Amino acid sequence: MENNRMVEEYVNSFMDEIITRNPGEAEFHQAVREVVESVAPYIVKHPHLMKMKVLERIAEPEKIIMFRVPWVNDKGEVVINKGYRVQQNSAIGPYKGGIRFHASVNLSILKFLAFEQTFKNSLTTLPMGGGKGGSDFNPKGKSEMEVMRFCQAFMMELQRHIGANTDVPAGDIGVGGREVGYMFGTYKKLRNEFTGTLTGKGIDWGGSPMRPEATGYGACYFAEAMLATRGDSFAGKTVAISGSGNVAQYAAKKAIQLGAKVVTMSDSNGYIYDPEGIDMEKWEYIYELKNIYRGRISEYVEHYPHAQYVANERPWSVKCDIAMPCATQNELNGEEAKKLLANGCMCVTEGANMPSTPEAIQAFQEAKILYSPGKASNAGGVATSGLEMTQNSMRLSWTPQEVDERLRRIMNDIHAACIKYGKREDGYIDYVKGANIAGFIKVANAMVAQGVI
Ligand code: NDP
Ligand code: 2IT
Repeated sequence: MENNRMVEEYVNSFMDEIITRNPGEAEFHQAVREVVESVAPYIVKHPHLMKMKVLERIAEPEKIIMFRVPWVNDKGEVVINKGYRVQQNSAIGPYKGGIRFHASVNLSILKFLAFEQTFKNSLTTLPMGGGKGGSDFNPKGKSEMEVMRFCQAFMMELQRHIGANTDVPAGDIGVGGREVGYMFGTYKKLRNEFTGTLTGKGIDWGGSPMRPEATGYGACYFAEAMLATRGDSFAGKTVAISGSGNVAQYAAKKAIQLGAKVVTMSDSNGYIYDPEGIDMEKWEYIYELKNIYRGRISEYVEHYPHAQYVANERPWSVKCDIAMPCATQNELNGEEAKKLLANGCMCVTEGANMPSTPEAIQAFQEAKILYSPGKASNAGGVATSGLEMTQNSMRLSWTPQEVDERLRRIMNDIHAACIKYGKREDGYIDYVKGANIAGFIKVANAMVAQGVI
């Protein structure tokens, strides 16, 4: 009882302090609360961690860089965007994390992502600290040349703050191979060196095989491991996926390969429901539509008229066995979680970062279905970025098979770490607790060893 009271007091005073010191940053508060609630019992049992204020320090970014990104659009007008890099934690390696270009980007969103990244990167078993960056630049409707000029303007400032041994950015929402290419080109020119400072590069110039596939494939490997704890698999399962970007595309591809029927994909305007399932031919169509023509998911039903397009809705009312939210934060709320459960959903694997609201997570865990938080199940992306860094350092490249095997091993290791710290007495695996504690311990020990800095 005494212990429970101490844990509750620790969580409450921790969150009071976070909210006072970071006013108005709702997403950041949400991400921190989830971690503090998980690791507080561990911290209370290890008073030196409390005394050294380890979690308090992890929740304060080591450095935040904010800068102006002025550029010229196709009409010859000057446009000004905001640029950011949040360098959250470097206890176990150089800052590492993606760059997001989306109109909604603000400091709260990037701080939540950098905070999550710190734990995720620790879970991968690779030596990477946590960071995240981005801009409120909206890539929608921009020409190829506008995107290039923006990336160049963004990197003109960011290049001062990053480096292969300092901070290694990659992609995230709105940033894929194309944008990484333009940023890498600018970095190389300004710094006069060819290094592995960005990951997600093209395969012929330092990129790792399988990096585009890694997040979505990794999420499916993680789900496979979860399903195996119940003697189950993807075969014959109906899967609902949100998003139609990088993560969603490859989650769908791997789920199809593993014998599942993928029935939905979406974007911020609505979702498509294909009751027959998206097969590989339809997947190729979506891949081209999104990556080459940069079209909208609604166009799917023009090509495949038997499918339905539901505007302004998310796919969570569709009956499925497995749900994979792969679009963005807070895209699956408590009501939607209840709908999924009522329809018999038995597994939710997050491909996106923090897609489920706290109410949704609570509903999944109370129903004792398989539920994995993004920081565990989407870690395959950054893990493969770590493998890209290794290949760049060694100046060689592995085969796709080698990288895929390592990715699978890493996802299984993360799954095992979640069981180690998250298995309850009744046998239910709390993947949230498991991932948070496992991710925390390594960073915390490194911070204690390195002193108060
Ligand atoms: P993309 O930009 O490739 O795709 C994003 C997808 O999500 C698009 O379909 C987009 O639709 C949709 N989306 C974005 N914002 C919103 C929103 N506010 N509401 C509804 N839908 C939205 O990004 P990724 O696939 O790379 O990233 C998806 C998620 O996965 C993010 O949470 C990201 O942080 C996370 N992630 C990505 C990794 C990676 O390696 N890329 C690694 C680990 C996590 P629209 O076109 O309408 O904007
Ligand atoms: O959220 C994430 O883990 C990413 N966007 C990938 C980061 C990376 O450095 O590959």
